[in-house]
Amino acid sequence: MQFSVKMRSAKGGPHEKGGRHISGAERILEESDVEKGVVAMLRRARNHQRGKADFISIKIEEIKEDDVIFKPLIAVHSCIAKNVAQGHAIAKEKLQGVGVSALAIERGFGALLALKDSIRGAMLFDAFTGERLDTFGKRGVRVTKMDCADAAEYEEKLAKVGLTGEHVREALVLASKVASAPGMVAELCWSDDPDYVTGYVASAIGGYTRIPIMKEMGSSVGGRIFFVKHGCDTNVLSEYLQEQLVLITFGGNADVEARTNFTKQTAIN
Ligand code: WAQ
Ligand code: MG
Repeated sequence: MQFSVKMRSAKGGPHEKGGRHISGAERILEESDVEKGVVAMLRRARNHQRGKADFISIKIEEIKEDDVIFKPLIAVHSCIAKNVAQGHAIAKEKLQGVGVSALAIERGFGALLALKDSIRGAMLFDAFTGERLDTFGKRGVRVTKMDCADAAEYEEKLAKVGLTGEHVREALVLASKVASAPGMVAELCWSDDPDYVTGYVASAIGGYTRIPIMKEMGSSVGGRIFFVKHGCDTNVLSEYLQEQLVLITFGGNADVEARTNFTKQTAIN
């Protein structure tokens, strides 16, 4: 039997009462792993770089196996950027390359850079007009109910290509689910953990480009923008992101190296 386990934590009270977002997590776990998973989430919320959460919500729901769908792990690419300006330039080029308009890119970056502090979810932007589409304000759209189909296989294969750690696993799983969503064009992300400056641009067509520096070290403002097709049904999309159970597989491709193209790309400026 499997369970969806999700956590959100804040400091200064619950998010909805103005508490500051500390950290969240989402897993799909076998019954025998739930306790361990819950303890790990509790520890994360209480010992986080962003602060010690005083509000922690952990929701555990039994799931029906028939409701789970499988999607492939997104292909991973890397690039070189020596500073934030180069990182942003690469991200913009990647977004433009998969059909996000210059205006939408400008507005998306503008929205992330204007945040005084991180919100707990992602902002939805029209990839053509650059209009913000979600009405969640400070909450944003939270992607949940996803995990690796086989955690041990994932760890082993990704370790072989040097991609270890929770940030990477969580981001790859999330980006793989997001890229598979109906109406999604591309995602832009960087972490809100002060000492983690890596970010990425991801899309179904272009894969996941890891960008080594997307913000200054020490900054605790990060976030995610989902650029969606002009005219797409955002209710269907949000339902998929928030409710559809998705497990990420290697898509029948036994060799992760085939999915992981480490061609180096150098910044353009
Ligand atoms: N759904 C929607 N938005 C989310 C979610 C989620 N489940 N989790 C986080 N966010 C948003 C939220 O605004 C956070 O402030 C922001 O994203 C950053 O979250 O290849 O660690 O968990 O080395 O801090 C990317 C690079 C790391 C990984 C991203 O994000 C790599 C990261 P964080
Ligand atoms: Mg974080």
